Amino acid sequence: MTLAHVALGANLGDPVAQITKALDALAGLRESRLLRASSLYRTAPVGIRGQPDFINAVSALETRLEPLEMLEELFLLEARFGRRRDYRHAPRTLDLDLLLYGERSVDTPRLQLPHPRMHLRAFVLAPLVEITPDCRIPGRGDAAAWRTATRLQRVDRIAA
Ligand code: PH2
Ligand code: MG
Ligand code: MG
Repeated sequence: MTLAHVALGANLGDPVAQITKALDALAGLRESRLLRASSLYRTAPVGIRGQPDFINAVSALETRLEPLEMLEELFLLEARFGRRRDYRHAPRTLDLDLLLYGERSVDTPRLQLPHPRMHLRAFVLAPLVEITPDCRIPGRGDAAAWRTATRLQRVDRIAA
């Protein structure tokens, strides 16, 4: 079994309801067990302008799935939640990103591990450090230190 971390994000429809339901769906992921789910966070959009705030969260799962199998399951879940991929960074009903898969580093067109921008994004780091305070990002170091470095980005914890 490997400890994987998955980020959840939504800013279209009813994001709080979607993230809550998506956490339930992750609890039913095959060959996996949901260990922890973070609070929900309301976050300012990063890298895009003129979009509504996001709701973000992070989950920790123990899994027997290989990273690419897990990615496939996450895409299926996004589709089930009505995700359309109109353009890069289009507002979304659900975005599921595989952040970390144990200590594994992968650099392929289809999958990069750790997620290449996770250490720069408070909307990932705040919920990640909440559920896994001692988390280390391969090649980057201590997630909690990166969280401190991103403290000027707006992230508000809204619910357990
Ligand atoms: N996702 C992005 C780009 N920007 N900003 C916030 N606050 N939350 C996100 O989930 C997010 C983003 C690309 O997936
Ligand atoms: Mg994303
Ligand atoms: Mg994504």
